[in-house]
Amino acid sequence: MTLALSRKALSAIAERVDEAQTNGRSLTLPTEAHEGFDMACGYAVQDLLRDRWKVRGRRLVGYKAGLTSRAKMAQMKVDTPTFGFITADMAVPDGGICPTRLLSRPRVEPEIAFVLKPDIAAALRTEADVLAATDFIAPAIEIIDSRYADYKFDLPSVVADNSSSARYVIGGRPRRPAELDLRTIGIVVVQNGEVVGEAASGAVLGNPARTIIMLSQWLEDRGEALEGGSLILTGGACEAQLVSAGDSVCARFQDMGDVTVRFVEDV
Ligand code: OOG
Ligand code: MG
Repeated sequence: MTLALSRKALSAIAERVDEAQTNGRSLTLPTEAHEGFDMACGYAVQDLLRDRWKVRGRRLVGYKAGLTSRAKMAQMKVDTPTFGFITADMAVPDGGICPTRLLSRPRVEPEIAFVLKPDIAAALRTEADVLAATDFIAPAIEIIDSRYADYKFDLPSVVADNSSSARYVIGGRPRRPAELDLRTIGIVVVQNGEVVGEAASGAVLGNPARTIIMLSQWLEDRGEALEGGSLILTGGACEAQLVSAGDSVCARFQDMGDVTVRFVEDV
């Protein structure tokens, strides 16, 4: 496939994104800086970013999907889900602290995480396929961090920024998906004692398992396959909330337990 930008130009953008993500700095939108920067360019930058991380020994553990709920699409004013990669070193332990010093403008959102079994079918096309391939699901808080001012971006630009990925917290009680109705799990987000977000799990594509079907299809279309053992964040079920140092956040998931994280400036 021919890309609108040269490999050299895309590598230079990936280097800038990497620097901004590592040091919590802001970026200008690639779509404003580069004529013709489209979704294919966005994912090409993301791939180059992934290569840079691998060289530095950052271990890929799975994927995140973004903008899979209407609440998130409306909040971000875009209408198509996106994907990104997640690494082991982005994890914050449940009940732990997340330093904000190297983040630009962190926000939290509640998500259902899936962990796949080691051996899975090559393609997951139905909800039954996903359930059969899932080892367990667990409640999560994704800490996103757009490197674009005020989270104002378009789809190719957010894709280049690895779909705003920054940190994640997996907690609560791991559950077998067959034990729950994945469409109707109640979720409440509490920030400093105030309820700031509410949703049902079905806010994500009717059933967050559908995120895995979309991800499997997307990978297949790019000639890749979903790997067994992957951790997948299925997307925020309600609007994301800005957080700053001093805040504590607890996401409570019906029948799945709580996930908590506290934000500090530095450790
Ligand atoms: C894009 C990432 C969205 C989600 O769960 O919808 C995302 C953003 O809102 O900055 O992670
Ligand atoms: Mg998210």
